[in-house]
Amino acid sequence: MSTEIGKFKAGSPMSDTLRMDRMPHIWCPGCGIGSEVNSFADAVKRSGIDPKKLVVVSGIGCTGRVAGYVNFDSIHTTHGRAIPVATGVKLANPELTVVVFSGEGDLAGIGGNHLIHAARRNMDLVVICNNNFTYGMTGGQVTPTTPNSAVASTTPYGNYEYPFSLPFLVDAAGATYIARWTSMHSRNVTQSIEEALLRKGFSFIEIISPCPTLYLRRNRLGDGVDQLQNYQDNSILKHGCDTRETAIDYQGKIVIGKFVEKNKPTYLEGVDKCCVKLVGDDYQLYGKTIPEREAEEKAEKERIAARRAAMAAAEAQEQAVAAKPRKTSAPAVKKAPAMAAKTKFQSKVMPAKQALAGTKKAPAKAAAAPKAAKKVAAKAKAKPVKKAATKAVKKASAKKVAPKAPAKAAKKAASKGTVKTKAAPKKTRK
Ligand SMILES: Cc1ncc(C[n+]2csc(CCOP(=O)(O)OP(=O)(O)O)c2C)c(N)n1
Ligand code: SF4
Ligand SMILES: [Mg+2]
Repeated sequence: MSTEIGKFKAGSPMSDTLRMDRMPHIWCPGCGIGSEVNSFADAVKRSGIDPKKLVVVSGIGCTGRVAGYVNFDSIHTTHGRAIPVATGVKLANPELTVVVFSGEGDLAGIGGNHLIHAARRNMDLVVICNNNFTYGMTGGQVTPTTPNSAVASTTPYGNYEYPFSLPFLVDAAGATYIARWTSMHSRNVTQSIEEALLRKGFSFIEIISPCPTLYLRRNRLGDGVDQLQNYQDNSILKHGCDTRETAIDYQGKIVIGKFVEKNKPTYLEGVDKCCVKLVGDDYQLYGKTIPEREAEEKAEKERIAARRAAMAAAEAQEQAVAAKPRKTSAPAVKKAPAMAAKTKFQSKVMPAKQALAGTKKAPAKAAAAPKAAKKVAAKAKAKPVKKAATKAVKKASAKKVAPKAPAKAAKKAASKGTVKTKAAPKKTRK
């Protein structure tokens, strides 16, 4: 590794969440997986959860490689087995937050049965499904989500099967949080993952994503950017949409949003309830009584809330600093004359600008000559001009700063909600 690359890697803002020693990654240019990983890493940071208590599980496929690039405990499992492995991790240590990050072939094809049963049980997992309508890693075969009529290596004359709508599938199976975005909606992806990380139960986030190398090329749909444009043109935001209406036709409309968010006892809560009935108050799961676990959970929630509040305050401070008027405005009034003498451009344009917002009578012509420049300097030094300029700067900065005022920004950053629309489903547990 050359020093330059070393410096780049060390200086990357993602170095604490991604394994920079594994870069460059294997994903093709224009592939949607990279931006999804970025959104995921961002969501983990924003959620305030302890990264040491996070486990990422992936199956096999291009998306399956995610497990190898994240700087958290992770498992790259066999094809289609990400969900059962993740279930095992959660059962072995319920204090962990367990995320499955895999492709639609892995999750809904070979692993389809595991997917529906984990949803049915309301297993405490966050499942992020990169849906690129193809088996990317193995050469672009048809998958359970490939739209009817789309070309794949195994359906060269067009797909004659009908695809799953994954939100509908997991909704019918019992998932308690379901959202769909495209890889163009990075912020929404981040927000949904953040929400899912902070709630209990089975959360499913589908991300429609371009595979330029196989799916787009075979269907002559251009490159990754063309497909992002298609997402931009064809996405319809419908929070709370009935999942029966989320089917995707070939290059057709894509309904996106948060479709489901509801509360239901999780698998582990079911286990607890049953065992308490059998054993009574002495029942302990993994060496802890229910009150002990509840107390720990509460303490962890408080820790997360404190971490989030600290991050929100830091963000608000950053915004306040960014919103401050640049120092150059005021001194510019003083420096204007000196600069005026330097170049033709500066002498003509700069002093006129720098005589500035507040100096109504700024003599632009006079600034061209050194003599006149001196005059401007004198004027600029004169109190009324200075006062007027300061006033103007204040006025201008008040306009700019107002919307990002620290208190407001802090409030905004502290709020947990995602995109708000009328149809947004009720929030449940955080
Ligand atoms: C048991 C088994 N069957 C088949 C394969 C071959 N295989 C590897 S990845 C993959 C498809 C992955 O597709 P998807 O989950 O959609 O991921 P993508 O590459 O599109 O991100 C297949 C069929 C395998 N590794 N193991
Ligand atoms: S083959 Fe497709 S899914 Fe795999 S990395 Fe390339 S673009 Fe992404
Ligand atoms: Mg795929």
